[in-house]
Amino acid sequence: MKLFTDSDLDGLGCSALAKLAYGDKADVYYCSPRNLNQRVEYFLDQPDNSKIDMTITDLSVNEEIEARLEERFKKGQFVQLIDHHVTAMRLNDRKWGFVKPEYEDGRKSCATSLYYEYLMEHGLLEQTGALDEFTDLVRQYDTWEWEKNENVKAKRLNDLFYLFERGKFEEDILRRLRENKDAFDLTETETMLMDIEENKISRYINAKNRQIIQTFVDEFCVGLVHAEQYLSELGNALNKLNPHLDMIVLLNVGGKKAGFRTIHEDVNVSEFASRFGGGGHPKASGCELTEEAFDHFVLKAFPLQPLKPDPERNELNVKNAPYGTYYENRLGDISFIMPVSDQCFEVLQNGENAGSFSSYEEAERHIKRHYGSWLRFDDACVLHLSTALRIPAEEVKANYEKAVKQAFNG
Ligand SMILES: [Mn+2]
Repeated sequence: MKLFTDSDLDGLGCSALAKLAYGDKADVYYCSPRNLNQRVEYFLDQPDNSKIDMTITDLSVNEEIEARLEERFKKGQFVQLIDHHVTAMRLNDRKWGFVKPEYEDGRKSCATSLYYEYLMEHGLLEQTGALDEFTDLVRQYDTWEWEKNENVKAKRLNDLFYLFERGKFEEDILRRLRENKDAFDLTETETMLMDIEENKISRYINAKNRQIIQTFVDEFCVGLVHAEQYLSELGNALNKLNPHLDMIVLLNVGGKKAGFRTIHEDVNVSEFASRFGGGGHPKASGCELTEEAFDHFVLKAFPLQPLKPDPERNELNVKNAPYGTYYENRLGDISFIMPVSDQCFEVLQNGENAGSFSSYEEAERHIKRHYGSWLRFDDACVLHLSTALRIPAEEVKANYEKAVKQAFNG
């Protein structure tokens, strides 16, 4: 049998299942959405191939190839297509097409999970605990469900897939699925490798978080950062660390590319990218670094200083404190969020009223977007209050809340 499948982990999952079901008779072509039609067409053009069963997983064919597959099917030659992409739904009209994006219980499907069920139903593969586990890891990764479930094992399986050469990785997975039918686990070495890799990425993210340049581009408050690796992890992490920013712009001057990532429902970075001749998805897009884009994102931003992250170890000047919270920026401006009631938070900018907000988060968002400020360090707050009130720093520390109130009313 001949299997045409995608080149990602979901595609590899299908290939592994075919090899378990058909053994040496399984011949796998790894394809991409771009070259699938061409490769299937070539296969169909060889008269000898009419006797070979063909299956396509995780990918769909265009209308021209669809017609040729229908022709093949009508001649009584075996053809089966299994996919989970909504865009392929029309192929359900064909007897040889099976497209199912979602299970009855609401879980999203993937090609590997659908193909596993197909092979079991047709008596070609026996259910095992290891296969249940393996196919579900692939499914959780492919549908991004792992993130909600915090299923790190699924994420690690995908990282390992990209770390190793595909053929060797697949052999290894097959050996494991054959040897241990009860469970599918990562080895000690794999776990150690992933620990090292994850530490490396987390240090990289922290370093990049200290390089973010905040600026407005059109109506959007954006965070600019130069980066050329771990882009999806980085975009996601920096957005979460800086929720006051509308998007993160990932600049790769060497590759002449800019990427746009957001986590906000009301921001469409695909539309934003189109302003610079690019495109993509609502939450992840990109464009070529044209001269205009270079001017906007690189040249104009170069003289600006990066944002400072909020201190993580403050004990006195903390967010949402009942006695109020101080922020500062590179110009030495001091902002203060004063809670007036549960639904009223006033912002004082260098002592002047700068508006009131219905939540602490909104007040902070205003301060961060408009003044480029960060949470002021405990030590700086104590020193400031000690000087203003002419009280020893130790005393301010011991009665911090009282000192803030005193400074405020005095
Ligand atoms: Mn897939």
